[in-house]
Amino acid sequence: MKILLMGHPNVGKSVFFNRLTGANVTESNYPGTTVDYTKGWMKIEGEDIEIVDVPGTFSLDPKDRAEEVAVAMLHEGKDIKVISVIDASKIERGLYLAMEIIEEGYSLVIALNMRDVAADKNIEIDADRLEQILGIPVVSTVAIAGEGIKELVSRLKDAKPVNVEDIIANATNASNTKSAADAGGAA
Ligand SMILES: Nc1nc2c(ncn2[C@@H]2O[C@H](COP(=O)(O)OP(=O)(O)OP(=O)(O)O)[C@@H](O)[C@H]2O)c(=O)[nH]1
Ligand SMILES: [Mg+2]
Repeated sequence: MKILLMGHPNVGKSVFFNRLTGANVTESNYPGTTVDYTKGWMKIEGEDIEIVDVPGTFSLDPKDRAEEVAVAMLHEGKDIKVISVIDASKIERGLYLAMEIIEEGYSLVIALNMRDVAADKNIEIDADRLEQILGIPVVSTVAIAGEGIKELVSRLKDAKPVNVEDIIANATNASNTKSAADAGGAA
């Protein structure tokens, strides 16, 4: 198994990478390109797992060479799991990319990173509710402080492919329940 750290530029992917990997890290050009990337190894329950610090990308519809490499890495094989790193203070944008990855059938967990930055902006995200709607693990993190990283790793085993239709149904139910509650009705 291989783990890809994916997300927009500047969301904390490399901080996760450095905290997850040991000394055995290599930097190289992606074959046929001048795009640099770093890979390393981590041990989960005794198994050595390759982990890749994927270049930042806004979507799976690449706009430059670095984004092309990010998409190529994702498409290299199906025996991969994705840690989708999202800036919790800009969650909609990050979720767009996560949804694209889900739509392609990959297994992922979401790291809602920069919870401290979001909190400073009075943004609070209900990670449990988001997890219920998406059907995949969602963990709040502050990568620079190491917060949530252990939990994130422990939830990797729960990463699984999900159907976008199921997510839409869950979201619709969630918002119906919420409207009923807001209107004072019993849901
Ligand atoms: N406040 C705060 N800062 C963070 C957190 N995680 C990462 N950072 C900081 O955010 C900046 C970007 O982090 P990186 O790990 O370099 O981001 P990246 O996703 O690898 O960025 P690219 O490689 O450019 O795509 C750095 O200055 C980090 O120290 C966090 O949870 N909270
Ligand atoms: Mg980086």
